[in-house]
Amino acid sequence: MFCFQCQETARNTGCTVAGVCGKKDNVANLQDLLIYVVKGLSVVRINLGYSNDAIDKYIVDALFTTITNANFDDQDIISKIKEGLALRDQATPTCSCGCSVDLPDCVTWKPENDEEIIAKANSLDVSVQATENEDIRSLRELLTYGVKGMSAYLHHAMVLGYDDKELHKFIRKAMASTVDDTLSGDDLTAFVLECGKYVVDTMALLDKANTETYGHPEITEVEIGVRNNPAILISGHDLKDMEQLLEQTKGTGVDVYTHSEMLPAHYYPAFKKYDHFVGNYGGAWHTQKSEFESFNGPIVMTTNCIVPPAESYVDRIYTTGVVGYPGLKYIPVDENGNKDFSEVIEKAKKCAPPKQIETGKIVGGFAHNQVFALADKVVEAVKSGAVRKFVVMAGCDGRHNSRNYYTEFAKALPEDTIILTAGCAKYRYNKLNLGDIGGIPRVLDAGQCNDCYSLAVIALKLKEVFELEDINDLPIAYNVAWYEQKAVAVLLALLHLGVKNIYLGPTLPAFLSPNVANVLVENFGIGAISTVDEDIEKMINQ
Ligand code: FSO
Ligand code: SF4
Repeated sequence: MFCFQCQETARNTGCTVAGVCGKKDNVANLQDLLIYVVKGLSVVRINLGYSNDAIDKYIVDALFTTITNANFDDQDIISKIKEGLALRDQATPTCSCGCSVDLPDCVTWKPENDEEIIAKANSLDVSVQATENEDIRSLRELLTYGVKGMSAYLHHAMVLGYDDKELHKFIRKAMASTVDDTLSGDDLTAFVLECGKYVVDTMALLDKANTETYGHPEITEVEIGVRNNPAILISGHDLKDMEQLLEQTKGTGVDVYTHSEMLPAHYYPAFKKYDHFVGNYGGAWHTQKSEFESFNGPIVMTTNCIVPPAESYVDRIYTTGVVGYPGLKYIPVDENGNKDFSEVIEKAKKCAPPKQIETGKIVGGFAHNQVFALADKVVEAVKSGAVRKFVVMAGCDGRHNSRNYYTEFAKALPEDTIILTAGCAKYRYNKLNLGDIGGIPRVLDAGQCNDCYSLAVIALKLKEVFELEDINDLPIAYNVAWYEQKAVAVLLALLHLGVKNIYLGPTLPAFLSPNVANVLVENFGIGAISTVDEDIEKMINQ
């Protein structure tokens, strides 16, 4: 195996024996093959002009499946590979163009059995390392990871019935470009930058899907203690799962709590009507082992990030959507988009109530609509100098102790600064009680990582209000924490919006070759974080 798609990759170089995330060698190779199949299907759709919504849906699903901490199940990935090959082979014979096109191996390769699938997965053909030139490899992977993140967000929108053909078209074009040896580094760089535009469009579509379906997030105090009822914990990002679980648990005596990236579900008006929707339990994804153990009741993982489960709760953790882990129970979706959580609810009734691990409340719900409602107050605070700077600290949290930097950075920020956040990065500082400035909390949480879109909308609005030419003239600094490929997508979106001088940490991506990293530094001023003191000086005081 060779995988370097996330921030925790071994030695910040690449996982080669097993993933730091727990992904086994065979699963990593099968995921590479799944991406290879996606590339083949993308070429088929482009070169053979074959049109099929099932292929588009499949491509988005497969890309999301390979995101860090989503799917660890080799058998599930083998079935997805076979499904993709079947779609590809149904598409290929319909070609009536005479096919003078020189089709790559990802289109023409046909396995006879599972052994051949496994052998192909283990071959260099499908590995990231198949591309010898390190800059081309870097650009191909940067594009692939951006498209993976974009697909995750598109998947969420599609679940809610929102879609846009142009987004699928770009995904196909981008994935096909990664097997086109005629493309230069400049061509691929153009694709990478174009990806940012489509990520913005995808996040806008998902924002529309979420807000039209569940209302606009509003300021909300979320309980972090527990009640004395049996309960279910729901994690991940899928709001439709959230809705269905809340509906099905109504009147059962079973409470529902959110974990990690599901916390922002509390901010949506549609979910406030459920009395048994109690609060948030625990912190970010990487603290799940001890929190799932002490929660006592069943856990539903709707998307990443799942980590290999401990024995103590293996019989009460359920997966759904693209999430997979061998031996865990899976909740399927029916043809109408419905899921039956009755088994989880029955399980909950037999479990003890959650053990209390903390008490108090956290505040969130500062997505664009809510911030616009406070616009006068915010603008006045900036004009009067009460707020000197906003710092976007959005993104991901992770296991490494180096991420304590973000807690220390938040604590060290001068009191006339406000943190704008989204994603699970917030757990490094959202319980610090950093106070408020004239009633505006110093940590404004817009929501999940996809709600970084809200932060961009807020920035653009401020630019308009202050009549500025350039988004970079706003008093906003960017100190973004990344972990997995959705954060890569968000970074490309920020670059597309013209944001410069983003600090990225805790380390720069291993998949950036020195030359590609230089392009990002020279053209966009992207930089690595250093020490808290130095960074406060550079980001706030200069
Ligand atoms: Fe966090 Fe995981 Fe939302 Fe990521 S839970 S790390 S960027 O998957 O998706 O923020
Ligand atoms: Fe390693 Fe990250 Fe890949 Fe997992 S996803 S194998 S930790 S690089």
